[in-house]
Amino acid sequence: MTSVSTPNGFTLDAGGKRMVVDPVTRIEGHMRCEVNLDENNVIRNAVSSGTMWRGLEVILKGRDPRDAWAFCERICGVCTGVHALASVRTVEDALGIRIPANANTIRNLITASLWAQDHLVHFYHLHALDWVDVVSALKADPKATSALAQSISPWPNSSPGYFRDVQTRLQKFVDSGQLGPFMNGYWGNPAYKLPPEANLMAVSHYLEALDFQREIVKIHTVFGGKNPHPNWLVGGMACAINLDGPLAAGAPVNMVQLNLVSSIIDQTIAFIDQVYIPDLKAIASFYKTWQYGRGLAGRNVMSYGEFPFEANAWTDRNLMIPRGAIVNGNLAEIHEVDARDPGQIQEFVDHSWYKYPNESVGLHPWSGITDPDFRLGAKTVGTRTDIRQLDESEKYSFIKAPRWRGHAMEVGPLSRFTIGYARGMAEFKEPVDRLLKDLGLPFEALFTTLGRTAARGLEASWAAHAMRRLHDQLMDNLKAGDLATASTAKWEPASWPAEAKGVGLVEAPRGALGHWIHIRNGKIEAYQAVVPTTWNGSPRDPAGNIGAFEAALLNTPLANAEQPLEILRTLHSFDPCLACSTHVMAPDGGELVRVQVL
Ligand code: NFE
Ligand code: MG
Repeated sequence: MTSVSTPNGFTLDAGGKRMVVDPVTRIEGHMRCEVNLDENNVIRNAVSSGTMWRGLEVILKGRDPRDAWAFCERICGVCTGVHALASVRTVEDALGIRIPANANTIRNLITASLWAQDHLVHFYHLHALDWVDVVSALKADPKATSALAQSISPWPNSSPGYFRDVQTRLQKFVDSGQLGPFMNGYWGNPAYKLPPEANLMAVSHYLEALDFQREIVKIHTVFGGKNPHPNWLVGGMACAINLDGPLAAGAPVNMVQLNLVSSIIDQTIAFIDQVYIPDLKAIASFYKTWQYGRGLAGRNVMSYGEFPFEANAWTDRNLMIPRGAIVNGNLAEIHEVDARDPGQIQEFVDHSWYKYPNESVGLHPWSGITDPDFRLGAKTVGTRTDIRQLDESEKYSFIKAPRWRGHAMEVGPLSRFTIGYARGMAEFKEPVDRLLKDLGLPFEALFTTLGRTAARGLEASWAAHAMRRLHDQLMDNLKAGDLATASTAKWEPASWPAEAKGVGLVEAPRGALGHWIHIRNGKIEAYQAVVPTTWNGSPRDPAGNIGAFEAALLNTPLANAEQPLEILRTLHSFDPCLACSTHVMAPDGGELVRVQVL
């Protein structure tokens, strides 16, 4: 086998057996992953590919900038609302539109509630089955399960009878041969380490979380009318508030709704702190020796910052979640991130199915181009529906390759916690230190697949408590007599300059999200989005740097080379969203690649 070194410090060897996982399931959208395994079934080369294209950036051209949020929001129904938020922020930035304090707080509250809900759904419904063997739960003793649950949490649903009922339901699924949501797992794989009781507890909470996550999004329906895709507004929020008024007096939000939001916040804090966090710790305690999946974690990480305390200011001191970039693992130095600077953020397409006039050069999003160019690499054999493997030396993904000062970056909860930790901020440092101490793990263990999963849980708890603070802030301001939620200043295009450019930044559940707009004569001249999964799922760049997914898969051994359980574990720890990352389906909607596990 011949190996090559990448500039960002990884060694790739594309010899040996090639395994194809397509589609990668329990994610949003369509993704393919190929790896080369050495003779010991250790991953030595990884290739991650987004296999859908949607063209949202192209659709926006020529439209009214005030409508852009409603189109952008349809980029994704999972991280619902964040694209709308990025969009209204980019338009407000371009046109100098200021929003009222309540609108800022409501936007923060909607976003924090999405973090809590999205992380909860990720942990239980998209990721838990990489760690939890559902079929093993049938062997559990409900009494011992009850004792385990009661030893780690005061959560009330923990009697032996409760767990026996769940086990009976599960047995019916299995006996009928219809496992429903638990179909097609790698049940029995030796990489599963939980005892049957822990598996039964986790399966029970999977079902409870499925019900509970619905409650959280009611907050979106209060302030935004519906979920997914709540309503937003350039200049504020569209929900008028009248504390004492009846519901139908032109103000859809009154004390009844605000009290509902408050009670959902209490339930969210209780579920995350009494179910999610104890489960996370219990599961992690059985996987402490599985220290794989580092990749770019703790090395090259970035956050744009989020949750402005006060409206209309994106300064360091005004952000609850800090911004910055760390490169080459130097946690002592946090770099300023300026999304306006063409020298900082660029997207490359020399390995992506798009065309640039000169593909050795990256483009800042203000001068970005989205021109699809689907063609398969030379090594690929067969017709469009008979593809054996991707050729990573050619174009191989609909995801572009974004870089920060030339570096591939990891974004998301672990990156945000790393930056908060490196800044010595107690609200990020203390929970990390406590978790590592409870598990008896060193600091470096944070920078793994397990650490990425743990950071998401800690962040869900952070977000739930932030929701409480935000709701209190909103109530204080409303009770002080400020009911404004929107400003109409600069609403009319006649008041706009002929040319304007803006940037809208958001920390979405999966990481750093940016929208860049160019407005000309009241219409959208150009629009670009660079989203969290574009960063994490990035293909190679002209210098040969590999992206976060690819890097994190390297050097991981597979317990069973027929079952890519460990690959799913690590990819899922990022919570990939291909709808977001490509925001751009094959033109004829046809099959792009054949589903196969070789
Ligand atoms: Ni569709 Fe998204 C988030 C955005 S992308 S999920 O979070 O933005 O990775
Ligand atoms: Mg884009």
